[in-house]
Amino acid sequence: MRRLNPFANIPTIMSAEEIIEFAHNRSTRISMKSSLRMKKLERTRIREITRLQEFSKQVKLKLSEAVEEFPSIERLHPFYVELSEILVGNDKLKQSLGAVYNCIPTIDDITDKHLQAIKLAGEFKQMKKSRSAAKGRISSLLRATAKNVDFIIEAKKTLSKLPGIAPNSPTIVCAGFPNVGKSTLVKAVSTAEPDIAYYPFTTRKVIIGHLRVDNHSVQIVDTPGILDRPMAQRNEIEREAIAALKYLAHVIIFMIDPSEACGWNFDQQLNLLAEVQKMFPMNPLLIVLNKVDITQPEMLAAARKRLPESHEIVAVEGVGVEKLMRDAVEEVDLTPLQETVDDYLASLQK
Ligand SMILES: Nc1nc2c(ncn2[C@@H]2O[C@H](COP(=O)(O)OP(=O)(O)OP(=O)(O)O)[C@@H](O)[C@H]2O)c(=O)[nH]1
Ligand SMILES: [Mg+2]
Repeated sequence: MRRLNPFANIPTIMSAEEIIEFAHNRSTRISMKSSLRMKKLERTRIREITRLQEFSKQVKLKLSEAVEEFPSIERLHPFYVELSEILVGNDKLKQSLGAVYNCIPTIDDITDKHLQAIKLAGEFKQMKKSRSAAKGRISSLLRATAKNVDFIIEAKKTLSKLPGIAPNSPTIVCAGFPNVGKSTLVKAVSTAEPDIAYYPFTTRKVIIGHLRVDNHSVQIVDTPGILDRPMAQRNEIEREAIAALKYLAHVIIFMIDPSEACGWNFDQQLNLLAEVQKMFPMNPLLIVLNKVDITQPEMLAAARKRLPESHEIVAVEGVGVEKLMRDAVEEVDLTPLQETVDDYLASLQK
């Protein structure tokens, strides 16, 4: 199954200064054959023209690579669009890409004008002066847009660290308050290696693990803990968790810690559960009571009464997790597409 992070394979993007230096080195290293019968003035003319053309070509190449190799935001999976908005800001990103790309016609203008001047020049000095004037102007143009190039480089760095998702694999997203044991479950059942700790806010970004359930390849998403508060007050990290629920989840596992060892009480967790159910009414949602090994009997009894349909697990020991995964996958429509098409075609013939 192909996993993709559309930002993972962007080639290195050079900073404005690096581009200038690279293009300069290329242009001064140009060697060419010329006839010795040609007058020295004409040889110089050709050399200056070639140097300027090479400088301009390399700068444009590096700028267009930076922009064109960057995935087009409009064509991304919505999960990445949202994450890019949260982590980088899509308007600012588009603005920076546009500003960098817009330098290219101006570079062409500067190059053409100065090439013309070199072609018409009558002496060596004039030729060299035109060539360095052109390189100077192109370099200043690049320096003026350096902050846009830097923004693109930073965006690439941030976004290339996002997890790769397999867009067509059944996806279970595990959510809940901080410290309830989400990462412990994801680690127990999948290839993911999230950090686990006794304190809250350990997981700070979305992590994806893979597993097989009854011969199906499934992905499970560990999310940062979310608090029971309005969307507008949510921080970047919580908004990443919400984006995973919104754009990746075929099934949601909502984990509750009835022992309250996580640091939040049962009622607060119930409020969050109600909010998640309200936000994603179409998603199948399995309620999981974790840490039943350390939950006081009366608290467990109360939790069972409030949430009679819930699964009970001990994530640290792997108790109940296999059954949970199987039930989760059962909620996903795994009928192969071809079967659906065949059924449809058969129904037409009746
Ligand atoms: N006793 C007991 N402890 C558990 C169980 N599951 C997890 N824990 C402990 O609970 C603490 C939090 O576990 P994590 O898996 O890091 O919790 P999390 O929900 O991913 O936390 P954040 O990433 O901070 O949101 C750790 O100390 C775990 O060892 C369980 O079933 N029983
Ligand atoms: Mg965690």
